[in-house]
Amino acid sequence: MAINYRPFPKDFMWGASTSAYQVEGAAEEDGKALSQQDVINRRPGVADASLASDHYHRFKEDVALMKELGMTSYRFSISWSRVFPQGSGEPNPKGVQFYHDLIDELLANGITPIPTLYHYDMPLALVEKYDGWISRESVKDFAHYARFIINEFKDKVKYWTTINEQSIIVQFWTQKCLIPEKYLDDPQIRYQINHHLNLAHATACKLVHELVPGGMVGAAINTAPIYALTSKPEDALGMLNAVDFRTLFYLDVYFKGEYSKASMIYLEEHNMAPVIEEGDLDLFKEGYSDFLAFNYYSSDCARSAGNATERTEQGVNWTGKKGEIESYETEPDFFQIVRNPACDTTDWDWAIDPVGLEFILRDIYARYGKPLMITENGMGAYDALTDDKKVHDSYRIDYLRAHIQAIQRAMHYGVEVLAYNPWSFMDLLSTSNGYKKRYGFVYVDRDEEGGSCERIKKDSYYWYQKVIATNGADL
Ligand code: BGP
Repeated sequence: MAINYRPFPKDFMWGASTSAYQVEGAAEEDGKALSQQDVINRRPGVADASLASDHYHRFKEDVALMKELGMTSYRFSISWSRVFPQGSGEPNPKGVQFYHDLIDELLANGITPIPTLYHYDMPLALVEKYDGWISRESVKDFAHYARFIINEFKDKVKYWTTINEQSIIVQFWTQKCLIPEKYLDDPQIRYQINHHLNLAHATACKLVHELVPGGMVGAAINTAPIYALTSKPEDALGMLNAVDFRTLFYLDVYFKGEYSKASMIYLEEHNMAPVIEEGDLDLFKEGYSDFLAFNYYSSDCARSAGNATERTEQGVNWTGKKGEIESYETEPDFFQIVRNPACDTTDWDWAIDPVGLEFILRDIYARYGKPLMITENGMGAYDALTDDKKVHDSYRIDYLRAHIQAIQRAMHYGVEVLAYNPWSFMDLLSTSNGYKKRYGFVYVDRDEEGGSCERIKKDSYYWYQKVIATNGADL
C-alpha cells in the first residue's frame, strides 16, 4: 500500500542559505578588515573572497530575487571582521549598517532572517594576536561580538544559529582555521579549538535567552549518517564509535551539556583531550540549545579499525574528478571511515543519499527530541550557461526533490522540522573549488578571474518557486 505522506505544515519555512565570506565580497571595504577565510582562500587560479558574488553591493537585487522565488526564510552569516575589524573593541558603523539594511530588506519582503554568528571567518587580527580559536582568549572576544550583535538585532531576529559546522572545523582544522606551523603536529590542538567553540556556542545561547524575548537558538552542525560497512559485529561497533566521535561528541554538549563518554575516554587515552577549566561544563548546561540546525550533504560508512596503528585524515577532492579521495579517517582501536559503495557520488565524491536525510532527522530527533532545521543541503556541480542564458540543472532538481521527499517522510513519522534552507541561494565561492563548483538557484556570471556577476535564474530556480508556491505538494 502506498503511504499518503502528510503535507508540509502551513508555517514550514522554505528558504535558502549562504555565508558571508562566500557571497559578500568587499573583503576590505567600508572598514571591514580581513578574516582568516579571506586569506586561506587565496590560491593561484582560484577565485577568492575579495569579490565573491558581490552581494555586499547587490543585496537589494538579491533579496528581490529571493522574494520572487517565494522564500520565507534566508540563512546567512554575519562577518565578525566586518562588525569588529580588529575582532574586539569598537564596532564598525558601516558594517553594522550593512546587516541592518539586509535584515530590514528581508523583513520588508516577508523573509525570516536566520543569521549564523560564525561561519569559519575568525578576524585575521585575532589570529595574529593569539592564534585564533587555539587560545581561550577567543571565547572572550567572541562573547563581546555575540553580545553586541544579538543586542543590536534582538527586535528583528527570532532564530539564531551560533557556530557553523563545528565538527568540520575539527576534522578539517587547517582548511577552516589558519594554524601556525608549530601546532601542526599536535593532534590535541583541534580538540582544544573545539572546546573553545563549545564555550563560544554556549555563551551565545545564553545571550539569546537573556536578550531576545521569544528568541530561539541552536548550532548549525554538519551531520551525516554513518552506516556499518558490513553486518560483521566488529564493523557495527566501529560504526557506533564513529557516530560517537563524529556526531554525539558535539550534540551531547549542545543538548546534555556534557562530552560523550566513549569519545572523551578515547581522546584521553590518545593524549588528545582538551584542557577543561572549572565551570566550563556548567556553562555548557546553562547555554542549552532550543533547536538544532544542521547541514546535510552525504553519508559515510564505517568499519572496525582492525590492526591500523596510524591515525589517517579524511581526504578532500580538490579537482572535481570522481574518485580523487584517497584517504579516509582512521582512529586506531576505534573506527575507520570508508566510502559507501551503495551510493552514487557527485563529481566531488560526495555520496548522494537522500534516504540518509530521513535517517539522520529521525535519529537525531529520537535522541534529543528538539526541533530541527536544515541550514544547508545541495548539490555541487559544474553548471553550463547556454548562449541564450539558461542553466539546465535537472541533476540539481532531482537531488533536491529526493531530499525534500525525505524530509516529508521524516515529518510524517513525527519529526519536527522548522525549515529547509538548501545551499545555496546563489552561486558562491566554494570552500574547495572557487566558482567551478556551483550550488545556487541563481547563476552568478563570473569565473575564477572575475566577471560581470550578472544574476541568471537556473531551471532549479523555477522548479523551487513552484515547490514553495504549493508548500511542497508539487515536487
Ligand atoms: C559546508 C559549508 C559551506 C559550503 C558547503 C559546500 O560544509 O558550511 O560553507 O561551502 O559545505 O562545500 P564546498 O564549497 O566545499 O563544496
